[in-house]
Amino acid sequence: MKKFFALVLALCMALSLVACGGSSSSDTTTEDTTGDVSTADSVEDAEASIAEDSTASDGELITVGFAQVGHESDWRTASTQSCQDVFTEENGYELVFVDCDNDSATQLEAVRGFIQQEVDYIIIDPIVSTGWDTVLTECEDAGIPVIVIDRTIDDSDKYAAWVGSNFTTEGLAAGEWLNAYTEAKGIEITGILVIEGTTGASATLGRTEGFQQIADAYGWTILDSQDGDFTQDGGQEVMESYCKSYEGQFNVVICQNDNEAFGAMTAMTNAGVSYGVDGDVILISFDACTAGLEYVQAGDINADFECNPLAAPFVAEVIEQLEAGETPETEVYMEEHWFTYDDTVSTFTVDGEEQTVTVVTDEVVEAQY
Ligand code: GZL
Repeated sequence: MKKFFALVLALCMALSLVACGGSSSSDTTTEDTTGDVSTADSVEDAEASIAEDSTASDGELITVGFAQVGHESDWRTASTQSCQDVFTEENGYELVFVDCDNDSATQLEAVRGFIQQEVDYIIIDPIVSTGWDTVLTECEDAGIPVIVIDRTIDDSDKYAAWVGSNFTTEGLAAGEWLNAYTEAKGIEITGILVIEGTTGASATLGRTEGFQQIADAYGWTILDSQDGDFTQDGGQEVMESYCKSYEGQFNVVICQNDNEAFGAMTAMTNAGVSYGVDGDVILISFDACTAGLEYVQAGDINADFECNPLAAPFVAEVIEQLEAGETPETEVYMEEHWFTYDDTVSTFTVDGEEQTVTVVTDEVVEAQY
C-alpha cells in the first residue's frame, strides 16, 4: 500500500512541477530513516528500537500482512498478541491479520490475498513446512519481502529472514533432562508415550527428532507417538486412548505443547493414573506458557521446555533493516529456558553444552508470557 501512496505522491509532484514550469526528476531521494541498526539482543532493546525507527522511508504506514497458524493454543495466543502489540499505527504500521485456523489452503490463500493488496511485507508462521515455493515465488515476483516466524519452511528459501526457535534442541533438552532426572531419582523408565503436535509442523518434526535421538541413545522404549494437533482436546483424546491401550506399561508421557498436556492430565485423572512429581507418570511438556508453568509449580508437570512466542519485536527489527536497505540476518533464534518443579536436576548437557534449569516460583510465573 505504501508503494501506491508513493506513486501517487510522485505523480502529484511531477504534475505540480510541470504545472509550475519546473523540470521533474524521475529520481526520488529515500531518506535514510534509521541510524544504527542492530539485531536486538532482548525484547526490550527491540521494542526501544521500534519506537525510534518505525516510520517508513516515505513517512507512510508500513503495511504488514500476517498469515498466522490459527488459535489452537496459549502459545499461539501469545504469538498473535506479540504481533498486534508491535505492528500498530502508533509504531508506523498497518497490520492485516489473517487467522488461518490451522488450514494450509487457507494460509496460502491469505498470502495471495496480501499480494493482491500490495502490502509492503508479509509475515508467515507456516502451519506445515512444505508446499511453499510456488507462493513464495509469487511474493518475490511481486517484490514483497517475506519474513517467516516460528515454524520453518523447508522447501523454499525465498524469504528475507526467519525468527524462531530450535525445535530439535528443545527435544534433545527434554530427553537429556529426563535421563538426568530418572537417574537422580533412581527411576527405571518402563515405557514412554508421546503426544505429538500437528503432523508436518516443523515444531513437531524437530521435537520428535530431538527426543527420539536421546531415546535411541539410552535405549528407551517409545510405545506410541500420535498427533494431538497441539490442542487440549487432541491431547485428551490421545491420552484417553493411551490409558486404555497401554495400561500399566508406561511411566513417562511427553506432550509436545502445554495445551496437549492439560488434556492429557484430564484423561489420566479420569483413568486413575497419577502423574507429576508425586505420581507414577513423569509428565513433560513444551512451550512453557503461563498456565503450563503454574502446573509445573504445582508439581503436575515435571518439566516444561520453553518455546518463545514473542517474535514480533525481532521481526520489526528485520523490517527496519530492510527499510534502511540493510541485509538482515537470515536466522534469528529466540532465547529459551527449561523450567522444572525443583532442582533435583540443576544442570545437564545437550550436545556437550551445559544447560541450566529454572525452578518455577511465583515470580517466574508472573514474568512469563
Ligand atoms: C512452536 C509452535 C507450536 C507451539 C504450539 O513454535 O509453532 O504451535 O508449540 C503451537 O503451542 O500450537
